[in-house]
Amino acid sequence: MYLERYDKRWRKKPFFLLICLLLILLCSLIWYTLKHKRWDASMAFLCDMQVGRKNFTNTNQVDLLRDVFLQRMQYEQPQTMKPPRMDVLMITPWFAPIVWNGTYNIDILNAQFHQRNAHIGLTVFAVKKYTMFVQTFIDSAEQFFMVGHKVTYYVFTDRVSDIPALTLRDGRKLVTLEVPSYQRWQDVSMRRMEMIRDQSRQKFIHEVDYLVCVDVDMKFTDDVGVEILSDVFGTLHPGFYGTARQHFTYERRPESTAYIPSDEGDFYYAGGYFGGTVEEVYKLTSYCHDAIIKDKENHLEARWQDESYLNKYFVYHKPTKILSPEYLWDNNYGVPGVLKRRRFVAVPKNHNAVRN
Ligand code: UD2
Repeated sequence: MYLERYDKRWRKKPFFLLICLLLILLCSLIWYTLKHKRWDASMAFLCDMQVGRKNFTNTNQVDLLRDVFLQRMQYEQPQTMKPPRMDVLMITPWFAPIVWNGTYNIDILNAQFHQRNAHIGLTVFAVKKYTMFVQTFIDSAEQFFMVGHKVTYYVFTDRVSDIPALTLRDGRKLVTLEVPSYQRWQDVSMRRMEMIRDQSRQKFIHEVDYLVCVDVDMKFTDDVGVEILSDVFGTLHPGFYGTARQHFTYERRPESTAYIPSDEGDFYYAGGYFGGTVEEVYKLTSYCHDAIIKDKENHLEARWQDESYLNKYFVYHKPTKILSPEYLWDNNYGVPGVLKRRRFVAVPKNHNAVRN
């Protein structure tokens, strides 16, 4: 009797083993499917960022790739053996273009950026008396800045009621962002990094593709278009574009986070004009703000405030495009022959009067 039962149990054993194997197989299948889905979703998010939509989706990543193509265009053929400019450097040793008049075809670039439906944010700070520059700044931007493209002006100010109501072209709007005002002008200038960083994370990433961050005491006097856009760009300072690196006014105290040794550095970049994709501007401003705070804790402030920290960033995070001084000029420097256009020029001001 006992032997008979024992025999029966043994006969059932292969059946149990088979069930167990099937269960293991089923579990592995479920695990694999879930893991694959998670990966797919995160890739879809990354692709979404590239095509300008910012929602999580479950779409396969390749379905999100959008073909950017040009219509038939007629223009002068580029000449391999005949560079468009012989008098200036047009490309850096790390293959970033330097944007000078005559080196690009704006029709090709406009067509590409229109296809991508690019939306550009222009950030500017008008704190305390600097609100007096807003009207001229916006009026001139309406005439010359990214004409034909979607633009949002972000005006950071402590005096919201001082910002004039302006009529803007179609596809353009102005957003006022209220910010605290710091007593020292140096802090007003430097804290821009922190505020751009914060708004990049909270707001800009959902609203625009590129950011252009400039000073407000300026005026557009000629076209500034999509030729300036790239992942991350800086601008050659009008006072130093022909200067040897030892003479750049970088921060030279080794104790400062902005320190750059005299045998390093490519160019001297202006604090008042940088930009790129929202993601890259977030990284740049985040780095600069952290460096500013670290110095502050050690009772240090770099020689040219935010400009010094920006220059430090660009030594080790090379910009993917560089704007020539056409994009940031001060008429106090005269008008050298190399400068075919002056696109954005400083409005003369009495520093003491506006800062105090
Ligand atoms: C240079 C840089 C600037 C910054 C500064 C640091 C250029 C053209 N400018 O400008 O970007 O790096 O050096 O020392 O490269 N602001 C206010 N309210 C104030 C003070 C400043 O809103 O009370 C804002 C405003 O947007 C202004 C900017 O900060 O345009 C820079 O200040 P600035 O123009 O007085 O500094 P400046 O001319 O020395």
